[in-house]
Amino acid sequence: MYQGLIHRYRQYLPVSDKTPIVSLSEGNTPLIFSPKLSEKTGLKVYLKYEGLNPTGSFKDRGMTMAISKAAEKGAKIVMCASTGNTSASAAAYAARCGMKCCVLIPNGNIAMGKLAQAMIHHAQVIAIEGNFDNALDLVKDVTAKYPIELVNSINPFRIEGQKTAAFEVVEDLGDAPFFHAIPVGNAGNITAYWKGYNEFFALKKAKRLPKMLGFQAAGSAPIVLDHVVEDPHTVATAIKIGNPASWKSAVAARDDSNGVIDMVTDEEIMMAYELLASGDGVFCEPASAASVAGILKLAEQKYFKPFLGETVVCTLTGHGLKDPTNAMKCVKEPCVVKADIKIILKEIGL
Ligand code: AN7
Repeated sequence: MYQGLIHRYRQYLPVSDKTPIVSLSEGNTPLIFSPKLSEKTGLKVYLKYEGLNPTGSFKDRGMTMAISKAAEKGAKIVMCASTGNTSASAAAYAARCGMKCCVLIPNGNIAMGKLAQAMIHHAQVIAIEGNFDNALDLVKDVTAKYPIELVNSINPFRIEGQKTAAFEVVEDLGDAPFFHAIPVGNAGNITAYWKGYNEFFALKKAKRLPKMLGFQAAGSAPIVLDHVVEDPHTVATAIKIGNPASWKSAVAARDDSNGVIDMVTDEEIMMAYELLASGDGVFCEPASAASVAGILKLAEQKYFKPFLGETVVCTLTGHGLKDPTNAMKCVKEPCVVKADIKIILKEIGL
């Protein structure tokens, strides 16, 4: 029986017999081939569908580690700042082991599904009049002064858990992909994948390292612009971050892998989001679609021309159901008719 990623990858993770494992059987997510995106880009495109983790995002990989290590230390309270998914995940894992969870969110700027998750798991949710970056500063302050565990991705155990997604990709493909495309917010995940790929390369489980392709939203692209963005904006609220915590390690992943960190507009993000749902049957949240929007942009610019036929894995970081509000903005309301077979047949065009 699959028992979660700490169980599966124990030998590569900083856990011991003394670590109480707090798990919801996270990880082991599918790698889905996309014939349509492959045709569009000239690459072999695979989608790492992280929306199928227990709370609907990749954050669960880091959270099983962060909460297990907090429990090992005897922590009673955990805290995070969040654009939504971290809070949902922290709340679930804290509930599972009876810890108190306190989250700071930017008021009015998180998707409804994520807020519902944090609340139903009984986290204490405090919405601040400010953005994510302000919330993270406050959390750093509080956790430095009080015996509360910080479970944002500056907690190194988060990165350790998240690196296992790269292990899974290598095991599924039999090697690292040629490219790995990923949305970038706080830049913890790109850091984690790069670490994971390097560890499996050093162990000779992978014969090569991928080029990392990170994508920020154009209104929140501090790494691309090379300066802090004071007032970030984007429809992809998950990555609405102006001062990424793992900035330096994201730049290192880009440079060491000969990769790229670029930005995509909200329009490009929403196009990719709809294309994934309507063309591939894969529903992710807007921020997740930044990885696919990014490879479509690079394909348009002929960046892949020397690499046609190579493999790219796009991480889809969160499930589409997290953000029903954005989905409904893209579609027409269903038509309402009488419960009459004639009218139904006419509607269908039969
Ligand atoms: C769906 O939940 O930062 O570059 O507070 O939810 O590792 O930050 C979320 C980030 C991409 C960016 N896609 O990952 C939070 C939070 C989704 C996300 C990212 C996030 P990082």
